[in-house]
Amino acid sequence: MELFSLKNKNALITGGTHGLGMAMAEALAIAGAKLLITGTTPHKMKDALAYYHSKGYDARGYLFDVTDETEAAKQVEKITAEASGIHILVNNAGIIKRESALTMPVSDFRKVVDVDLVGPFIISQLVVKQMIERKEGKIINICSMMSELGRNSVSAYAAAKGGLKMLTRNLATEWAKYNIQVNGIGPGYFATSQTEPIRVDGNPFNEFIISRTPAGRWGNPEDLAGAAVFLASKASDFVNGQIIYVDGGILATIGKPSNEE
Ligand code: GCO
Repeated sequence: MELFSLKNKNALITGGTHGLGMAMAEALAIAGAKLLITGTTPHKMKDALAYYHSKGYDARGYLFDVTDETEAAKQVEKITAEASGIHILVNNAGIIKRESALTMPVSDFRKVVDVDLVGPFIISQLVVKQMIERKEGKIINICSMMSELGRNSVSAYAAAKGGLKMLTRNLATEWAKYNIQVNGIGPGYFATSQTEPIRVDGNPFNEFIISRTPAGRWGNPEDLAGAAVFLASKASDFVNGQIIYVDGGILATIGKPSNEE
């Protein structure tokens, strides 16, 4: 199991104060990593650190916006000094705005792309410098099913997550020669606060997703633990530019008629 050990590794997880980011952070901590969590909401950070510390994990929190490259540069320098290096970066911080492409204000579209695509570029560019010096590093971009498929009302999110898939492949191309593996995780439909509005019982979308997912259920955040530890560990040292979809099979199928089991 040494192959999956993250002992003596420091993992920077953006947006690690809740949801999927928190679940992946916990998985990395259980594998031995020290956690460096970013967020933008003080009370969420306080609660998240209280949880991590209650579990005995070594966790520190940093409040800053991943789209502010000037502040991010200062924070990454501070984090690197305080933690003595960043070995694993999980670009998880992201937002979604659900609105028809016909009516979505350009400012909203731009905001989603800024956080979900430009943010990962900013943080990757800042963190990779030390990884190049060390000739070792892991970058994991949290993509989405919407990196592959569109649906009504998520044009900005799909554009950003589609771009993040290709950014993952391009950074993998440029940085593999430094023994830095850049990969992605593509969650399917997960039961989190982000999907709460479309998951409530009785909502047709809830039934739709369950019928479209061969596993017949929504994902639970802990379902991402294995993929996160794999891509953060030595076990993935020859894996570059891959997106691992953890989606219950939804991307593998065109679905089935209602009269089929
Ligand atoms: C939506 C959902 C999706 C999921 C996830 C799928 O509105 O369609 O929020 O975007 O959250 O990203 O991979």
